[in-house]
Amino acid sequence: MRQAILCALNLRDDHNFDEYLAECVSLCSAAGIEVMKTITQSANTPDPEYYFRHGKLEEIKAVLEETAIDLLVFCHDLRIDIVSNLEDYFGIQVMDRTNLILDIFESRARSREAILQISMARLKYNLPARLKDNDDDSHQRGGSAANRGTGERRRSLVKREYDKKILSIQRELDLLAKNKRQMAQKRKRSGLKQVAMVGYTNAGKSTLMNLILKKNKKDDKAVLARDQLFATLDASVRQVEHKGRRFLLTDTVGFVSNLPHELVDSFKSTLQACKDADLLVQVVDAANPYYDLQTATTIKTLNSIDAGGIEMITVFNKMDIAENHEQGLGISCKEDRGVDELLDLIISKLYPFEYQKEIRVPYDKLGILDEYRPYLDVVLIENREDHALYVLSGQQRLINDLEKKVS
Ligand SMILES: Nc1nc2c(ncn2[C@@H]2O[C@H](COP(=O)(O)OP(=O)(O)OP(=O)(O)O)[C@@H](O)[C@H]2O)c(=O)[nH]1
Ligand SMILES: [Mg+2]
Repeated sequence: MRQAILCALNLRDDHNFDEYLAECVSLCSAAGIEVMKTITQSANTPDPEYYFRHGKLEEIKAVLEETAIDLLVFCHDLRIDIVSNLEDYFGIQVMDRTNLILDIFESRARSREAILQISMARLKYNLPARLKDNDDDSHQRGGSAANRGTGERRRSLVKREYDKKILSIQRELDLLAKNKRQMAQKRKRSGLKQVAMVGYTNAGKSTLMNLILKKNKKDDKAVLARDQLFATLDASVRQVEHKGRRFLLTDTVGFVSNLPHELVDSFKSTLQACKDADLLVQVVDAANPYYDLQTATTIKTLNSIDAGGIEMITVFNKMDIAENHEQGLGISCKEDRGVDELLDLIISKLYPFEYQKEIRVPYDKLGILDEYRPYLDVVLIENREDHALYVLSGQQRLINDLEKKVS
């Protein structure tokens, strides 16, 4: 495992700073980096040249001199000139948060689509840096007009080279997305309702999917579930049946706070599965001390992909090791607790108008029935001597209500 010092700036006494740091440590370990020491500084604004103020830089230097550590990880997205300043100052590699996340995604990517999506995100994130390198080169070689002209040309050459690469990846991604869209349309035409699992990475979405598949005797269609961040990068769709009702269940990529927008952009077609869903199931790791922040991250990410308006059930997973949870349904995939209740709940949300009842409505009370027509399915069965017989379908509460009024 590569060893690093983790550096973080606590800007304006952020009350979520500890959680933010803890998340960065997990991200490092997901990227195969062991955090040997964490160095933080409080400030109102970052230093414009080095992010940290001078005293902290000296403190880091002292640690580096005593150890063989050759990597600094910053828990923030750094401007490229700040990265170069820091690398020059310390003489070792400096990695920022987006590049850390890109590294993790890169090491997990298996499908062609995921690989392309990550290459795209990396190209877009690193393009300004490459352009800057060229600017610096031309300045170093003397600032004459001729040299500046050469710099300009090289800059536009690099830009063109990047644009070409980005375009060719985009073409391939568009093709894959087109196939995906066709499959999604086919699924829509099948009339099956769609449920997507969402949530913070490592919450247990894939484990829940596998448990549900097992209950359906479809273990052979299991998806990958692992104790690592971003185990799932591709969406997997499976058909599930519960109490005679079928629906499609999608397992998708987990979220993390401030997911770099280049990645969100690149993963649009993967995240589309969330947008197409009739219902979302948010899986929360109730054993994680920061689960409320993770929930907030999930909601924020859903909003950013325009999926915030979709109805959502929240389940608190890992109740076998969690102390408690505040509200919602508690489940444990490990001990198969609460999952049948969850499936009941999913069905009741997907098919809210399931309740049916025969009701006799006296002719002088037909007006009351009319009031309920916008909310219930009303079918006349027969007209009898002093009443009409109807079959009503819809919410049980409304049907009971109506029955009371007409009886
Ligand atoms: N103790 C306990 N562990 C669980 C439970 N459910 C899942 N896990 C573990 O949590 C870890 C992550 O599970 P995954 O199902 O891969 O999580 P995920 O949400 O799909 O993660 P990403 O794909 O990274 O978004 C695995 O080690 C699981 O064994 C549970 O109910 N109890
Ligand atoms: Mg997963």
